[in-house]
Amino acid sequence: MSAHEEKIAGALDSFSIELPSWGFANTGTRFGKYIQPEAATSIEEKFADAAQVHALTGVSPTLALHVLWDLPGGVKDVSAIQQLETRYGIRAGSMNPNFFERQEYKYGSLCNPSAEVRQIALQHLLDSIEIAKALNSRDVSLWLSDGSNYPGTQSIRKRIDWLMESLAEAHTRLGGAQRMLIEYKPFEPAFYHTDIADWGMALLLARHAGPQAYVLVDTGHHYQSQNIEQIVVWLLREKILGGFHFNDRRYADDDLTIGSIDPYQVFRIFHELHSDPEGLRETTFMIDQSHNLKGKLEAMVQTVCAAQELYAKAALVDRERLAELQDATRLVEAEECLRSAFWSDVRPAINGWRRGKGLPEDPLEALRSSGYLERIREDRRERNANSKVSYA
Ligand code: PSV
Ligand code: MN
Repeated sequence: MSAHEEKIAGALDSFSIELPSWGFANTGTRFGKYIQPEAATSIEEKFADAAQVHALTGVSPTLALHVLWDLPGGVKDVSAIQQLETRYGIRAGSMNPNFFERQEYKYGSLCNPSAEVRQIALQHLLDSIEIAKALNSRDVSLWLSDGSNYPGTQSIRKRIDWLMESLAEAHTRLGGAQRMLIEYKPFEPAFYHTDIADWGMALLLARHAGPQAYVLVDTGHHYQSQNIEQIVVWLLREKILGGFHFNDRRYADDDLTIGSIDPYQVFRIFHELHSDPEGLRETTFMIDQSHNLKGKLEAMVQTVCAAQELYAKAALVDRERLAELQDATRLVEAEECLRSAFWSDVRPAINGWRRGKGLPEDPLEALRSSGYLERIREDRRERNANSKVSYA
């Protein structure tokens, strides 16, 4: 094996990426849904699809669950999930409480001015922690849609206090190995302020909640042209980076395929992670994409492969040399050192790594020729056709 191949194989051996259960189901835009005959119509089908992606790629053994969508019965549904874990060889991954669908949450969940509503939201968070515990799932991953649309309509200050109180309370319920991940987003669905708008707010909330709270970076949750890798460096330095929701964006939270618009950015994020092996080990990679135009399974396999490629490219950066060049302010050589890794073709080495693991060299082609898609389309077509189409 050449040094190039060895570096790539070493990096890929420790790479895994979590699939989102919601990425297999019918989803849409706020204007409506396009129904796909192959979309999963039950939690079992989501596990089955995740197992198929994992069988083809070998690096996606866990499935992120959204509590309300995947365990509508709460803790009572835990044993059903455990059976699916055994049947499909896929483990439940991060647990995502839902703070945005109940009617009560119109003016917020954990930040709602009503103590009663805040209590409903807190109870849901505590239940989600219990579910995660029962499923041995390490991360409870929080995203709040809380915010407001017009200046003066909410007390930003009081909402900070309410949120801090709830998160600190929830933190006391975490098991020893569990973590709370706090995700930020600058806008949508709220358009004047969101209660956790950026990484600074998420970091302060995590610090206040306790030592098992971390920040989650969703790559789509930034303003145009924000330097995400710089945020990543800060979070790594503060040892508070918990994980990523990967997707790409052109305008806002577009949930496009990772690296489809700006692969260099993902590469730069991975480069900073490779520069901090300890932080990298503690960081969970998750996909947060739900495709309405691409086929669900194809999009997921394509995403996993694209993530692997960019991760492998970043592993090729000669970091020692780069540090020397940076210190000597040899700017063009430093930049070229980074760029040459980005432009290296890692695909032959990745194919070799896959061969060595008994995986198909071209997972997308293997998916197309597996017959799996035809089978599930046939099986699920009617259920999907009868599913509700919603319009804005
Ligand atoms: C919100 O935009 C978000 O990124 C959160 O992570 C949610 O859990 C997910 O999307 C739902 O699709
Ligand atoms: Mn997300």
